Amino acid sequence: MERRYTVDMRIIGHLDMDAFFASVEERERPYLKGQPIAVGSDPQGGKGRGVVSTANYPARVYGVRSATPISKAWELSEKARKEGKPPVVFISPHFRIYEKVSMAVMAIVARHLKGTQTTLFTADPPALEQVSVDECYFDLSFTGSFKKAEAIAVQIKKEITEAERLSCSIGIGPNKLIAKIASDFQKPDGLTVIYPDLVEGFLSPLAVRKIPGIGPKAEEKLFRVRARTVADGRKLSQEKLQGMFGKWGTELYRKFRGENDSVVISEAPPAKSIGEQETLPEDSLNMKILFPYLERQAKNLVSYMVRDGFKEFRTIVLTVRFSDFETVSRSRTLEAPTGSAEKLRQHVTQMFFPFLDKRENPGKKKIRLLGVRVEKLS
Ligand code: TTP
Ligand code: MG
Repeated sequence: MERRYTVDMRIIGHLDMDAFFASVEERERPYLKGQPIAVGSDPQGGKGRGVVSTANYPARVYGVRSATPISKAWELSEKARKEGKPPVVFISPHFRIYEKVSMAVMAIVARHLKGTQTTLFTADPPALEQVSVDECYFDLSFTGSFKKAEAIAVQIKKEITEAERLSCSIGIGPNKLIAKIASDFQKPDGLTVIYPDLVEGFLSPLAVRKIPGIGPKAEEKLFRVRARTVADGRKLSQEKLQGMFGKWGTELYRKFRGENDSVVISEAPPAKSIGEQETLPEDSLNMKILFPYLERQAKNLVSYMVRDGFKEFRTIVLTVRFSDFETVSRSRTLEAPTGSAEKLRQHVTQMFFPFLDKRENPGKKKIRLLGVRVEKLS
């Protein structure tokens, strides 16, 4: 039976590609079909540094996933191999291809939104908001019914499978929060539709961690007051949550109830930035070793910027990760934009000096990773 809802009801979709980088690599190499794959830095026979960007589902069974240190991933792969299971195939990322696939996927979604307006009041095409390389929200309110919205999602999934030979998961709900949680609910290749009157029941048994924004720290705090599921979380008063989390507590109070009124924004200007970071072959505090990395990154960034059609930047961000994984970023916004690689090099060097002495590095910790990013591109 088709349920009826009010005219101002919203229907929001959220799409997220499954094991994105790894699925693309698998597609490009049909002989790897079904094999465990990890995309990330070079494991160098277990001595490699850096992390896994993503792993496909067979590799996740071994415990290999996004952000797993590559050396750990290698260990898990070796363990599997000794047990007679297929070892993980490690592949370096190919960002250009992911970017191209991403654009093709977004175009498929957009096609289902364009020209489908049913009333005089919606002059613009319904909104599509890309939030990361493999993820977007889209507004399906124009369909007027969850049934019709679901049919569109089925069609989008079918077209992505046919055109790109990749699978995705889609969630549909009365707002962005529910759509996002729903798309994750039956991954991979899932389609989950949460009608407004099912929101409460859908959320109740979920672990609090399933609420976007709740990370390991917030989860830990909630565990301490015995809130493991969303239903538990709902028992906490707004005052209590504010006491625990400050202003964000109010938002959390609403999230536990499935409430969220943020809108889907088309062409949200992506925070345009270009960056590069490298894990060093060995931790170091020797400026003779460290400076060449920064200089090379500065030079690379300016050439990437030009390649992407930008002339100038105004903000520089330097990221330093110490051997104990403490990570610090410092940024500097220039009086006027510049496109000079030499200026970038000078600023980065100046910004880096404090990390060599007690200003930013009182413990004289060695450095593990260096990264430079330029922002405010024009
Ligand atoms: P996700 O959508 O978070 O992950 P995924 O698509 O690989 O897997 P899932 O099926 O669970 O959605 O991220 C999209 C891509 O972004 C992912 O394929 C690789 C990249 N990525 C990183 O490089 N580092 C990270 O820590 C994460 C989480 C993602
Ligand atoms: Mg994904």
